[in-house]
Amino acid sequence: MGDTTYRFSIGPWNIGRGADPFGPAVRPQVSFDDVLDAAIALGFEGIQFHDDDAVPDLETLPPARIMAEAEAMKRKLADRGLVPEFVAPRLWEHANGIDGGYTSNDPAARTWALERSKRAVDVALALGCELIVMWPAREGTAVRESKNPIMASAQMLDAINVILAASPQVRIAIEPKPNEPVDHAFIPTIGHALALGSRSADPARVGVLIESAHAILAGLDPSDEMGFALAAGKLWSVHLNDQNGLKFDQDKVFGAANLRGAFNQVRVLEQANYAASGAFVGFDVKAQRTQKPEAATAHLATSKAVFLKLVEKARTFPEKIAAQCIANRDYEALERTVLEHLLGR
Ligand code: GLO
Ligand code: MG
Repeated sequence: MGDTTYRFSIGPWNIGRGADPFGPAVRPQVSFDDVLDAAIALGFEGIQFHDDDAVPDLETLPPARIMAEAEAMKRKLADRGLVPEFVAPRLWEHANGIDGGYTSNDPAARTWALERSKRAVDVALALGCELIVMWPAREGTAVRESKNPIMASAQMLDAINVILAASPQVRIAIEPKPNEPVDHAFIPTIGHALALGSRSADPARVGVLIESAHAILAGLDPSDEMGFALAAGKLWSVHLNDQNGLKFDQDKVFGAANLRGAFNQVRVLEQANYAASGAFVGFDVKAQRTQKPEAATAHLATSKAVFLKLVEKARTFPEKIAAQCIANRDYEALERTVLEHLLGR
């Protein structure tokens, strides 16, 4: 067995203001420094960044200033004993990305998206981080006939190659999601992401980040998605959370909707000795809108606590009894063994 200690990470967007599509923010903005303090207090070592979390206003700054700010951020993290986990080019909030970035129907927007992605690589390297997360948020359609999926797949592949060419050091973790904010996303599942990566200029540098809710929204089991990526050595990060069926992306506390599903995600990470890979466990969770400001990080603490309890459950799972049930093809007995183990009998 290698190292069995997990490393945890969060992004600043995980300490949100409680806004939703039907109402404005209900909590004050938490400053970036306060996010870092919260990370330390909650025992999270890694910080996940959008490119403009690391360097605000990077669209308007000259390259030298972008580098200087990223280097200042690197020092800020190091002073606090924190490390950057990844940088994601945030194409989906900028006006140029209104119709998507890499797959926009506007050629000027496509050029912008590639240039912005190269800036994100610069920011990542200046931060001392080599992982780029690609969440293709608006790379898809609301009106299916508005884009050509053959062309879009080629454009996504080109974008991967542009990022890989920007530096021989960077690796890309694609974070697929089937819908929201678009109706139908291109590259909606882990299978698509890995297939695309295998066709890239350097497949060894393309892997995936699996978010539990994104798998559920695609009608798939997150632990099987993780198993598929782990079997290929491609699971480079996770966004654990939960999702109550096919709705909007809820970003619920890990295990809050389906504790058994959460257990199976932890179990497959344990089976693959994910902790020893050094990859982070992130929680892409949102505080409920009703939460008071002083308690608006409880969702992160709970997710981590549930994760650690489930690690214990995975490590104490009655493997021998389960193996006997399987050998006897007595899956009802296996079902009961699992349920009783989870119930703590
Ligand atoms: C939204 C995504 C989002 C990404 C983040 C990093 O559904 O999960 O939170 O994980 O922007 O790219
Ligand atoms: Mg996510």
